[in-house]
Amino acid sequence: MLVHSPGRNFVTLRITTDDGITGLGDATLNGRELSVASYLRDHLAPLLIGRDAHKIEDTWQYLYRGAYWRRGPVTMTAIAAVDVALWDIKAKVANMPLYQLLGGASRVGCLAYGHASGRDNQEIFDSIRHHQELGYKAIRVQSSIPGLNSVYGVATAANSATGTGSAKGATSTRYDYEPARRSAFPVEEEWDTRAYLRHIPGVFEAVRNEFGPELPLLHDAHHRLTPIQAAKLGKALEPYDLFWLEDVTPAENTDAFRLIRQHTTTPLAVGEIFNSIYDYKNLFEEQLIDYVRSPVSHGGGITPLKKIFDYAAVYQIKSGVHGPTDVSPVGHAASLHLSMAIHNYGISEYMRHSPETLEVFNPSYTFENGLIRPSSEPGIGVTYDDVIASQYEYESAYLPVNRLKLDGSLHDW
Ligand code: CS2
Ligand code: MG
Repeated sequence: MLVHSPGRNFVTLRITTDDGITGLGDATLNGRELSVASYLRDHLAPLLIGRDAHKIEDTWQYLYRGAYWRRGPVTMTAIAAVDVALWDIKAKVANMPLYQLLGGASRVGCLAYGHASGRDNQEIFDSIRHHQELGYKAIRVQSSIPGLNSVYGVATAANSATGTGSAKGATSTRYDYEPARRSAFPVEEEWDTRAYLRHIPGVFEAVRNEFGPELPLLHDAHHRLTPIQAAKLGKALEPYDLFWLEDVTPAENTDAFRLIRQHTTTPLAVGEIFNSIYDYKNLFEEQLIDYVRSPVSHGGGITPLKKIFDYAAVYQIKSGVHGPTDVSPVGHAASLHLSMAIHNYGISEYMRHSPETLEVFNPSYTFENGLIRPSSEPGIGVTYDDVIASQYEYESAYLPVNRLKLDGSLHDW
């Protein structure tokens, strides 16, 4: 178990077979990292000793059904790490990049979107242009909300992940947003849904006026609206033709999407906090969403996520894997190989990791001209440098919590 903090906290599983073949798996669960590390170290690792590394499906079922206690983010992140490490090993033994084992390449590369944000429209325009310079062909737009001190997804010097070559003190347009803060307690942010609903449509109107109708635009409502507020936002954004509106309402109650669907044709993306095909079943069968957001790292691994994408394909629902910096380069690579092979590919989130992270993980995938491409290296194409990693000790960090500005009530972050 490799628990280090190069730029941010990561938990990485390394499995080594008797004949010295190693496989890596990402076991990072933002803000709850040590629980997954313990689940792996104290419960799963002892069960893997002596098992046939090639029995991936059987090992998945053994860990999932054998646990008796199924599903949930900690369990499914731990099982995902084992699953990916075993697929990495199998592809290395087969001496081919993993996507070849998953059915081969269905595309030359995977369209990816980047994160633009700003405290005002001018900063947002600059951030979009900066991401276009980096090669992004699709852009997620997040904006500050007048009257609120800090809002999800708006990068500032204080919460940035990567100073991409920009000098300290430069404007926020060049930072990537990093939600988890190193602290003993979660930072508390304030929220006001009505202020948000008043402001966001105007932001997309301004962006469309500035950049025209073609540029694919995405937005993450980050689980904060009631179903009818979500319906209202979806409708208000229709004129701006979004690629998708993400996590528009807390998705535990999937029935809520029936109401949203009744009122808007804005495409809906859901699932970064889902970790099982059962979370999606009704949403697929009633055609209530358009994109599946589970990444391999939190969706139980490649073995189950491929089944989720195959079931989604029946309803022409596409993939849209979650790819923030709290999914490690191992997790990004695993999602990329699966995304290369499936037919119903939509888009991938691609937040670029910090130089410290890239120094430790050294992924071989590349991003150019809007597409992420895996290398032809056998396996998933990521290594892990223990020596460099040992310089970066784990440090507890928490995601923020949200309170309503009006009365301090706890709200979804
Ligand atoms: C977000 C994430 O990228 C996204 O779509 O929802 O940044 C999310 O907040 C973090 O991954 C939480 O750890
Ligand atoms: Mg999201």
